[in-house]
Amino acid sequence: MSSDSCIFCKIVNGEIPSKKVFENEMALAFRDINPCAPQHILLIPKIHLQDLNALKDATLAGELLSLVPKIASQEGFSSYRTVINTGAESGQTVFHLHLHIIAGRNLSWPPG
Ligand code: IU
Repeated sequence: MSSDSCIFCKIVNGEIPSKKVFENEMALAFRDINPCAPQHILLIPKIHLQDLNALKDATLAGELLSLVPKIASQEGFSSYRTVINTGAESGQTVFHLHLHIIAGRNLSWPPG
């Protein structure tokens, strides 16, 4: 299922190019167009889900979470941060569920 107006669905469908780092039948990972660190990857489900609240499928949830360390390993990240913004006030700007995988510099805590 995809949304005609969703930019990440267009990336999944190949209508918009992306720098792909991983793909399988359920998920796609690509480099963030505006990286906030030397390494910044977005991992998304191929189906359109607005945000984490819409993720009801435990199999897909497990798949996405288990892909994070696989992609981190593939990319050679020894240390990394995974972020899921949910809702505009959290900083979510693209309303297709995505996991940020951020690495390559020291990251402060708490986030802004
Ligand atoms: P956020 O959690 O919704 O704020 O993250 C959206 C991310 O999507 C953000 O880091 C953008 O730089 C990134 N992005 C992208 O990689 N390609 C795009 O075409 C668009 C946003 I629009």
